Amino acid sequence: MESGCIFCKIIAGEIPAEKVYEDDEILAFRDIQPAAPTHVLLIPKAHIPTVDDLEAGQDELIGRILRTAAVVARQEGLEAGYRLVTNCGRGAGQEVFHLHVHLLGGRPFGWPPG
Ligand code: DGP
Repeated sequence: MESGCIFCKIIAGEIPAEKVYEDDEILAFRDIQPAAPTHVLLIPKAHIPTVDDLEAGQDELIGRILRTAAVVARQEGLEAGYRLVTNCGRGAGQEVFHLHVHLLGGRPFGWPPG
């Protein structure tokens, strides 16, 4: 737990969130500012600030986060497809420095992304 980290506070139950999945290592909850009809954030419970901070020992955790995204997408009925986004660094739009994967679905998506 990193003091001052909003997502660590959500994990600790200090800030409420609408959880859609939880296990020992991973939490998924609805984004407070949804950018699509379904907008879920998947986070590791360990405080890892960005993709740049990942270590080799965390490869399995990241794989599990992606597989969990697929489980949540199924749960949310996103048969038409969905988008997974991870912003890394301020230049890419990262605002919360606790690694997270956005799961977006329920509307069409353009490419390239904005
Ligand atoms: P990013 O820009 O990639 O760092 O995305 C951070 C996302 O986190 C953004 O879409 C809004 C969301 N968010 C920020 N604070 C909270 C919060 O307190 N609760 C929830 N559920 N989502 C939050």
